[in-house]
This record gives sequence, C-alpha cells and structure tokens, in this order.
Amino acid sequence: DTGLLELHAAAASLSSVSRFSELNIGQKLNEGKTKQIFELPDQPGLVLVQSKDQITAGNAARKDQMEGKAAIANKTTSCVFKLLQESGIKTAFVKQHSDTAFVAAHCEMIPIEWVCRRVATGSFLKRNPGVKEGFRFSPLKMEMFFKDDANNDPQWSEEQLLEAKFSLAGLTIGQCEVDIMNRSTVAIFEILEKAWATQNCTLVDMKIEFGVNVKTQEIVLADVIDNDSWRLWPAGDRSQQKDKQVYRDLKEVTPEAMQMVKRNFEWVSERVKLLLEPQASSRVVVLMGSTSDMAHCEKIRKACTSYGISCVLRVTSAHKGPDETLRIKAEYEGDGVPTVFVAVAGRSNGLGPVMSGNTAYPVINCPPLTPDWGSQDVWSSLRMPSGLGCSTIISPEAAAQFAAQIFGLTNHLVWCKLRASMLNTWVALKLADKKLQACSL
Ligand SMILES: Nc1ncnc2c1ncn2[C@@H]1O[C@H](COP(=O)(O)OP(=O)(O)O)[C@@H](O)[C@H]1O
Ligand SMILES: *[C@@H]1O[C@H](CO)[C@@H](O)[C@H](O)[C@H]1NC(C)=O
Ligand SMILES: *[C@@H]1O[C@H](CO)[C@@H](O)[C@H](O)[C@H]1NC(C)=O
Ligand SMILES: *[C@@H]1O[C@H](CO)[C@@H](O)[C@H](O)[C@H]1NC(C)=O
Ligand SMILES: CC(=O)N[C@H]1CO[C@H](CO)[C@@H](O)[C@@H]1O
Ligand SMILES: [Mg+2]
Repeated sequence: DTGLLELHAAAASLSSVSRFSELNIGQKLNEGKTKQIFELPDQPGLVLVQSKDQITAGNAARKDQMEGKAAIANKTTSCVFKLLQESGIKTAFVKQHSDTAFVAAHCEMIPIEWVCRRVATGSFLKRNPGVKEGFRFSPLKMEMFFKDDANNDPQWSEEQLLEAKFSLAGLTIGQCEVDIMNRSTVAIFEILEKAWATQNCTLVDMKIEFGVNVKTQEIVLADVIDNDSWRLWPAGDRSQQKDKQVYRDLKEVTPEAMQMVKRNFEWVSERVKLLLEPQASSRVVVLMGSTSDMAHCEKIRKACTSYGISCVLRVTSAHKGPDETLRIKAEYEGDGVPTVFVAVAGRSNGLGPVMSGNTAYPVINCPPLTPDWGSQDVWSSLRMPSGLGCSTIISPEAAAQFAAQIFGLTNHLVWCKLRASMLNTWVALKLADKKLQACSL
C-alpha cells in the first residue's frame, strides 16, 4: 500500500544520501511534489536537489510510487543539463551527487512554468478547439502557466506576469526578464529538439522553470528536465510516445502498467546519454602560406576549439610548392573525416583558390590583411575564375564560426553551441541596454 511504499522510497533516498556522505547536508529549504531542496552549509550559494520516487499526474490527484523513478529522473536531468551547459546555456545545475540527487546553484524560483510547443497536442487542443493534433508551430508556440496548485496552474499572459511584479533574490521580474526567459525557452527547446532528432525522436513540447541565482542575480534554467517535462514521439509517432503521457493515459494503475511506464522512462534515460555523443566528426584544416601568419591562425584554432571542432595547422604555399599543397589536400580527403579548409595567405592569395579548384570540400579564405596593402590584396580572395565556390571571411574568429555553421548541419553538438551563443549575445545586449537605461535615469 502507498504508505509502505513511501516509507520504502524515503529509506532508499536516505541510503543514497548517506553513501555520498562527504557532503554536509543542512536543513530542508523546500519540498514539492517530486523533490526536496536541502541547504549545503559548507557550500554557500549551492543546494542539494533530491528527487522523490513518486510520480504524479493531474496535479497529484493521482499519486503512485514508482521504485527507481528518482534514479531515472536523476539520470535524465543530469544528461540534459550537461548537454545544455556544454552548449553554453546558463543553468543552475552544478554536478551529480548521487543516484537521486544533484548539487545546484541556490535559486529563488520564478513561479512560472514556461511551455514551448512544436506540435499541437494535449491541453493545447482543449484550449484551442478546432486545432487538430499534429499541427506544427513554426515559430515555436510559447505559453506560460502560473504555478498555483489550488487553481490548477492557470495560463497567464505576459501582461499578468508583468503586473505580478515578482521580486526574487532582489531582482524584479519586468519586461527585460520576461523577454530573456521567453527567448531562453525557445533556445533550450531548439537545442533539445536538435539533440533528440539524432535519435529519430520528435520533441513535441516541453515545460521548464527559471530561477534567480541568489549569488549572481542571473536568471538561469533551474528545477529539473526529466520525463515529466516533455513529450517525445519516436519517429514522430504518437503511438510510440515515451513520456509521462503513457502514465496519464493509463485506465487502471496495475503493477504491469506501472512496469510499462517505468520501462518507457528507462528507454528515455538510456537514450538521453546518447544526446551527449557526437554523431559526426568535424575537422578544420588551416593552411598558411608562411609561419609569419601563425598568430592569425592560432585565433582560428582557438575559436574552433570553443565549438568543439578539432583544428590542424599546416604550412604550404600554392605559389612555391603546389605539389605539396595538393599532397596535403589529398591527406585530409583520404581519411573520410568531414573537413573544412581555411586558407591563410597574405599578399596574393593563391592558396585558397587553388584548393577550391581542386577539392569538393568547402574552402574559406581568411587572408591576414595589412593596413598598407589590405584593400588591394583582398581582391585576390574575392575575384575568382569561374567554377570556384570559396568564401572569404576577414575575421579569424568569424571564419571559425562559419566552419562551425557548416558542421552544425550534421553535428548537433556544434549546432547547439552556435544556438546558445546566439542566445547569450542577445541576452548580453538586452542587459547592457537595461543597465544603460538605469544609469541615465
Ligand atoms: N536550484 C534550486 N534552488 C532552490 N529551489 C529549487 C531549485 N530547483 C528547484 N527548486 C524548488 O524546489 C521545490 C520542489 O520541487 P518540486 O517537487 O518540483 O515542486 P512542485 O511540486 O512545486 O513542482 C520547488 O519549489 C522548486 O521550485
Ligand atoms: C514570447 O515572445 C513571442 C515573440 O516575441 C511572443 O509572441 C509571445 O507572446 C511571448 N510569449 C509569452 C508567453 O510571453
Ligand atoms: C526513423 O523513423 C522513420 C519513420 O518511422 C523510420 O522509417 C526510420 O527507419 C527511422 N530511422 C532510424 C535511424 O531509426
Ligand atoms: C520517462 O522516460 C522513459 C525512458 O527512460 C520513458 O520510457 C518513459 O515513458 C518516460 N516516462 C514518463 C512518465 O515520461
Ligand atoms: C541510478 C542512476 O542512474 N544514477 C545516475 C544519476 O546520474 C548520474 C549522471 O548521469 C549517473 O552517473 C548516475 O549513475
Ligand atoms: Mg516540479
């Protein structure tokens, strides 16, 4: 019976905490339907997020214990947060602590569930009669719900959120903060959607929560992303759904049915690990005409590394050693690793055009232009004989970014970094403007 099961779960989570006893766990700060939050006295600004072995639907009207659910949720959350973190999204997640708990930045939570949808299903259909299941939203459909169990989490408009004037960790939630959360939700969805696509799985919709980091006052993705947070349809097929809907749809909660739900959860938590694995290799080969261009090339390499792309530097001159240039080209064409060549040649750039005329791989000219002759020299990278498709990018960082965009078409990890970087740039502009406005008042 449930009482006994709850006891069981409590014992299980206790033992998993004690096995990792190096952490000094302080008092309980908060407890909700699915997790408990503990203070960490030795690590100010951080908390322990402990999952409970309990599954709820219809706002806890249905409550069943599912042994092992906490562990599965933990694995899902830590993999998803790792993917987002490595992509460059700001999250509260710090590190895994045990099977069922992780360490996170202490946040004051903004009591809003942000929902993002690619495909219409579930409650959206009820609230929007006439829309058929499967309708695709491009751009993504955003909704928000005020976390208020007593009133069944009512849908809110942006205006309602603004008028609520929430103040958390000293930050008032105004237009700037709402815009940041809205934009971040879209970026997070797109990153997870791209990652799940590698597993032939459609991310149908997702709900997330943000918190204000009490130390930095930054808005970060917090709480968890686990099975309860999204709908996943393998091969875009609803009948194969691998999410909590399986549980909501159960007619009767039998042990067999709970086993099926658990197997489904396990299916996700097994696959979620694969989201972190590169599905394609990527390599940039920088060819420089002379080592005097080394500093320029190092900038390209550094930027490639930030996208997780390996980068090789070689010295060769198409004018003085064309046989060597073509031999080096063949070396990188021959091993099957997808490659983008970047040609760095000052004065007259023969290197990029010769490469471009002799390989089907993309070639980017990135000439190191000097103030004296730069405006003349650049034409040797721009004005090409017919039949050549090389591009020219002056900034070394931008050349690496363009290579990343090429690889991002097939390498989701690279794409995710580009997407997060776009969001972070947008947020930085927004915050700079907010700060300037505040100063001029
Ligand atoms: N990093 C964090 N810092 C502080 N509180 C958090 C953090 N992550 C989650 N919480 C809060 O912990 C509480 C328990 O979570 P949960 O069981 O999901 O509650 P609920 O049933 O309200 O969704 C919630 O109030 C949640 O917002
Ligand atoms: C999020 O932003 C979009 C685009 O600006 C806007 O149309 C939408 O209403 C916003 N959604 C919410 C829930 O604030
Ligand atoms: C993906 O799903 C489609 C549609 O069901 C299927 O035909 C295809 O074989 C699947 N591909 C992989 C790699 O599983
Ligand atoms: C959770 O994910 C698993 C895969 O681990 C999936 O099989 C299951 O259906 C999901 N459960 C819920 C309730 O979403
Ligand atoms: C029981 C279980 O699966 N625990 C996992 C929680 O998540 C971390 C990080 O992915 C894993 O290392 C644990 O094995
Ligand atoms: Mg919750």
